[in-house]
Amino acid sequence: MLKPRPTATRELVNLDGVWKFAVEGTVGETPWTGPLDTPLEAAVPASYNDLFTDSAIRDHVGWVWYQRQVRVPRGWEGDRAILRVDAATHRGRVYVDGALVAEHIGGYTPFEADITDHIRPGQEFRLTIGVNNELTNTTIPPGRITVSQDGRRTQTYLHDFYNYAGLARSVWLYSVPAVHIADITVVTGLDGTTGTVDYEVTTSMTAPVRVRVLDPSGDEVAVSDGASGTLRIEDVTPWRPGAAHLYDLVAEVMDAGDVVDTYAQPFGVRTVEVRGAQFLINGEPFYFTGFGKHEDTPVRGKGHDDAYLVHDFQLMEWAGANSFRTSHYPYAEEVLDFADRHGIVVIDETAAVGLNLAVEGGLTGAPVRPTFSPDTINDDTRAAHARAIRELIARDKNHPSVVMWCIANEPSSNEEGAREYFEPLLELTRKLDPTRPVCYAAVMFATSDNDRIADLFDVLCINRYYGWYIATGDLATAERYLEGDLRGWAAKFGKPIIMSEYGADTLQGLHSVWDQPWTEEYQAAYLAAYHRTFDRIEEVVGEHIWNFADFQTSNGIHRVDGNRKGVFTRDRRPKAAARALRARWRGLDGRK
Ligand code: GCB
Repeated sequence: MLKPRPTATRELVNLDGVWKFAVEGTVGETPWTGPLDTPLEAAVPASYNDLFTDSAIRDHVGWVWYQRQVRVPRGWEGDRAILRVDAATHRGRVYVDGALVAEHIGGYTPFEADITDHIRPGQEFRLTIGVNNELTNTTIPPGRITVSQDGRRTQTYLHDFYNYAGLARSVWLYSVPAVHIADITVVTGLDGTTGTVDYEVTTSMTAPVRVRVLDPSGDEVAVSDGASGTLRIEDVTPWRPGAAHLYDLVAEVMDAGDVVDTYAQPFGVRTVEVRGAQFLINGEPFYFTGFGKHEDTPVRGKGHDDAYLVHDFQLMEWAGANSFRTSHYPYAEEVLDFADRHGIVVIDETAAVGLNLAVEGGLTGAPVRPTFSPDTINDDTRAAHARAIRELIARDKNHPSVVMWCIANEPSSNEEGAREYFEPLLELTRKLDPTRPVCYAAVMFATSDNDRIADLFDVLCINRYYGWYIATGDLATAERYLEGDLRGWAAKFGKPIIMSEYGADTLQGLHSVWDQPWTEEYQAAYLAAYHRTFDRIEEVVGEHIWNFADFQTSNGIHRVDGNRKGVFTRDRRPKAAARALRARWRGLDGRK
């Protein structure tokens, strides 16, 4: 799925702004058949939850409605008009005037509708988007809806971030010529000083295709005819962590010597490989430093924001982070484009978080209900999970920054049924993209002894909280536990290990001379204990702290206005640990 871009043959209209907004039940049964009769307006892109003061909106479970008028540019006669929603969390329905043109389930990947037959160039139409935030045992992520004693429907879920919903990313209208480029896939390799570029261009109808590779100054460095093939770039400049270099693959659809459609796909030439216990980028060992992040800011919720985008990347660079994980869902495409342009490495994750009913049992880890069963995580969940993987790879396959797929966070991988559930999903991921390693992030209940799926994956991503949830406040014991645990995985599997989560909640401004949880000193000491341990274990090839910044969660006795494990506060101010981190990571510079 191509990101919409304006080209010589395509136009792009951004539909962000303030839309009419209403909650289901306040505007009649069929809000899409006419103008929404509502006093409310909502910003797009933004999650709607924190925009309003009314808790009935914030906590609403079900549909909400967004509406605006859209004028189609008058020059679009003869072109196809495509409406694209970058994300509707978690389910979207799009109506053009009264006609349903698209429906999509899955809150973090885009979807489109060809609306040519419903609109007229130069004329206006009424665009209505219904968005539903319900999570059930067959959605990704899963959740459960219960009815409270006073009859309210309430949403519960097993993941530790607020269930923000709405139109958190941009909405677009764009044109493509009748015969157009539908998709482009680029796979790169390095052959000495030559870059190889396997490409495939899909068109809406069979038509002659020409491709050219342009370097950043616009000079043509390779050219070919045909919808697929291999191009060679002599004296290539590879894309490297910390030193991005992007080329454009310009695809053109030809008709009797005329270019009828053109699209420029940015790409970088780089290779990724797991060899033994090493993670190699361009054949060189790479050590991940960075964070698990969230798309989370005050007021906007998960709404994409370019100012936070730039600032977050500045802070990561300041700290010496060379990478991050898109925990726990695919992020806005703007984030990956930015990472591509700035040489930041990404572990790209699906929204499969909370496939773990053991969490219901608290820290005992004893499942109160089986995770994998016909009534809980079942075949329909797996089908939704497979769709999430397909859509993630379709969207992100051409990003050089993306070096690994993470297909789940903290599934119950030690429980019966885990292998049966995951084996086909892993097979699917490898079929869709044979070039990138695949991982999942292992929960603390899953150990090297009882985990049932680790051998299937390429890299062991491990989340641990010794010194926080276990051995709280006792870093000496925590360090021992951690070392024994990591050495167990290393000895059994001989694969690279990334510590994909470790962290301690920290209240900015709270201090102590003792090792006291929640203080700034404790977070710094906790991280230092982990770092000492990583430096003793060869198989550890990366450290991603939980979390980059404090973030909002649902209510809970462990949460103080959200999760406070950020190295930065929610408004992006550094806690004491940030400077120690900067000293360590800038010294490591991608190597341990
Ligand atoms: C985890 C989860 C993450 C939580 C974190 C925590 O293991 O993967 O989503 O936020 O722990 O702070 O408890």
